[in-house]
Amino acid sequence: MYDVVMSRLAEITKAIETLRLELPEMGDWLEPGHRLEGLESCHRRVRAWSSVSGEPPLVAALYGPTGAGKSTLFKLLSGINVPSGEQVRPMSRSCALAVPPAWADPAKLAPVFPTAELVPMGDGAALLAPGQPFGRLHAAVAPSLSALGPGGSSLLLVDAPDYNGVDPGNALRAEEILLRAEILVFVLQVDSYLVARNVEELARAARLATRLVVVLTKARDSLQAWMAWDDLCRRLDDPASLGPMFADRRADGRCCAEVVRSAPVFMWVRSERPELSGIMAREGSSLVDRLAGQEARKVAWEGVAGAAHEAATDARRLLAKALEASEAAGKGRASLVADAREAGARVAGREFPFGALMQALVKEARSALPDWWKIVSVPVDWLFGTVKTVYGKASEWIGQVKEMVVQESAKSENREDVERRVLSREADALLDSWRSRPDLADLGLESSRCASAREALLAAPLPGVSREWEATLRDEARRWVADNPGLAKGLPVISDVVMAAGFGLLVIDLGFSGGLFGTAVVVGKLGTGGVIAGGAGALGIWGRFLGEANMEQMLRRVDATWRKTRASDLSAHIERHLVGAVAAPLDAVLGRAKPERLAAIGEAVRVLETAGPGGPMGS
Ligand SMILES: Nc1nc2c(ncn2[C@@H]2O[C@H](COP(=O)(O)OP(=O)(O)OP(=O)(O)O)[C@@H](O)[C@H]2O)c(=O)[nH]1
Ligand SMILES: [Mg+2]
Repeated sequence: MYDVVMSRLAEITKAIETLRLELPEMGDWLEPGHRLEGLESCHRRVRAWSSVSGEPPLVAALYGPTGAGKSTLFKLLSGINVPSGEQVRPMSRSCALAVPPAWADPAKLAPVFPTAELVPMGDGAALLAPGQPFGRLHAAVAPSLSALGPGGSSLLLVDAPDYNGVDPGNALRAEEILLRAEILVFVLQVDSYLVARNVEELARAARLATRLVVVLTKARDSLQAWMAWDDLCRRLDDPASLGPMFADRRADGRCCAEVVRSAPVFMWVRSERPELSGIMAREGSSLVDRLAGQEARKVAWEGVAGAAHEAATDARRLLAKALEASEAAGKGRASLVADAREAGARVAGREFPFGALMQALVKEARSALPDWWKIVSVPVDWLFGTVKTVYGKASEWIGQVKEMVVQESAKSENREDVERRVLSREADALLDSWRSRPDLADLGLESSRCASAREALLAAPLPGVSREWEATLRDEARRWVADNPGLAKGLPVISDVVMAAGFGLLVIDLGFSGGLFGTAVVVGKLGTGGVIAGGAGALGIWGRFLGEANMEQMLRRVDATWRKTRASDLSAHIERHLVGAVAAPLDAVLGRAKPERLAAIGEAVRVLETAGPGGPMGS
């Protein structure tokens, strides 16, 4: 039976470790001020229990506002003298820990407080010293704890500092023990039962405590104490009063209001010299019996299971938020990428590297020639029908194209120039459209960020031409040469002209034509006579040449491959340098909510959710 408990504890420990590793990464989705207390509490409790063999000890913490009487009560229960009294507030600035002799060995005791640092209490003066580390516990052996009753030998009693005094660090010092203790003794001056901070902390104690006990101190008489208590309980059930603060449901199915209402409550009449015997129960057993009469294993299990449930609830909520956020970020990013694709295709569709094609053709044609041919220039009227020499025809044609291209695109540009010019216009258009989209408001695209993203894009070297396009070019050139041996013979002759005219670099900017086969030129209609649709310009002349040179089909294929490969390279380029620059906030979300992390959290949550309050310790 106990083995089952231990193996469940091991599973829970693993799940908790996963969550402690992963959840802080998702902190942005926590409500402000949310502290993952269930997770932290479960971590402390489960580790504490796993460290002991046999009966787990129970930690009872005296928790409450300054001056309520925690230290006075601690002294009376443990017999250990700690600073207390009315003079200085707060009186305690660090946690005091009293342990029964069975727990005197520091090596045995230390793992029971896995996040704390244990130091010997000495004369207790250090408890008054300000500025101590948050996790420090000043421990002393208290034989009187064993004398409390049957459970006293496993009861570890802690006097916590206040949460509302002048030292704001004290609240964190007290929290450290609030998260560890199974039994919380909420000590409260009766006349401050409606003070907002006290009510808040009571709700917190009701959520985190495995067992809650309330001691109302400094009462005039029992009538005052019970009237105050009844009034508080009434307000807990009132939706217009404290109800909403106490509505959270715990692992054991009870809401915090029920936990408070059913807590054993005690009152202590104001006195110069308070004594244990002055503590009166509203009903049932005495305070000492309440503290020492617990079944340690049962309470310890409920403590672990309750905190595990809280941790799982928080993790589930975070998981849902992370999923929602990552879905939105994923959608946003996908739309940026889709826009980048379209822009890349537009840039690629603006140009055609005509020079590269000519060079490929010349190269293939030349390698197909017999050696003697390469050194002669012959009149070949078969090349362009009526024209006398290849040279003459070619120079005329090239001269015209070049002139028109220069004229229409204002200056002669190489492919990179054209691409950069078009790319910069596309970048502006993209950034403008992204800025105006409400669903992308998180990107924070104010003008300085846009400017730097744009700069980054334009500064990046353009991608090289793809191997696929180069291979297509080579294959097509080879095929054309094979299919047109007569025409091919003339081509090498014009290569000198091509080079002399700077044509090797020439790229046709198709911005004014709507594409290589766009509105200005309908190559399909070009017959041998050279029918030009759309008529004027470089592309008209160009189209006539194509028709005469039997290049139309080849060119269609080469153009299609060019567009396809260049569009994909340019899209990737825009995606990397422009989308990459603006999408950083989305990428951060996607990084935080990465699938492996969400899966690990989901798995841990499932483990914790099976740790019901009954569990292996259930009846
Ligand atoms: N515990 C308790 N103390 C009382 C009561 N009536 C008066 N007192 C006095 O109230 C003071 C409580 O002081 P402490 O025990 O130091 O209070 P504390 O909660 O430890 O305060 P901090 O350490 O400042 O958080 C003591 O001087 C008690 O003598 C009572 O009914 N119960
Ligand atoms: Mg104190």
